[in-house]
Amino acid sequence: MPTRSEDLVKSLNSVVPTDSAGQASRHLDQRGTAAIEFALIGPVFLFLILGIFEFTLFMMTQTVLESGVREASRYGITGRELAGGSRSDQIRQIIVDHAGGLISADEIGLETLTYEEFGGIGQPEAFTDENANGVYDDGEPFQDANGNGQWDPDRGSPGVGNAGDIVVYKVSYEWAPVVALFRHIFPGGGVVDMEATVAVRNEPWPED
Ligand SMILES: [Ca+2]
Ligand SMILES: [Ca+2]
Repeated sequence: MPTRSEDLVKSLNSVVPTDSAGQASRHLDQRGTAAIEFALIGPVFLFLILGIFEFTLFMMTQTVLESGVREASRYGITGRELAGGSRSDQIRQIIVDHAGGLISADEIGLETLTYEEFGGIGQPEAFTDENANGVYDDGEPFQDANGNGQWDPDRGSPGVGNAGDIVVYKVSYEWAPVVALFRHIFPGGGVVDMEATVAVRNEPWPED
């Protein structure tokens, strides 16, 4: 006749699965849990990977804009004019070539302004503030530094300048996310205005 303790061992064995069927069911449970975990974490992981990809492209584009505008200005200061296109066309092409296919020529905004001295960069044309209101008003006398017949809040003259001139190269580009998802979730389609600026003095090349 079985004792009470033998009964207890038997009943425990019946609830604790020790056979291969029990192990298989535990494996299935673990796989199910892993599937649920992946379903929860997977999208977050994918979002992170896409974010890193997008951010890397963004930084690369900003870097090639900055190095491209420096490269272009190094060409610009020499006053050289290569065959095929004006100096400003060639300066634009140098920036495009430098971008290595990341940006195309017609998407690049290029503005070049020339000044007589570095201190004049971004400065308004001098004027006599006759009514002492701190701003230029029509009819007040002014020095037409860029010679366009009107007062300007920036005295720079458009162009790549003559020998010895100070030239500011400003390159702009509208960055739009490559990953379509980011164009949908960020306001304004995720477009960011990129800009790179460099100021140089032209070399004293002999004028024609
Ligand atoms: Ca005034
Ligand atoms: Ca002017």
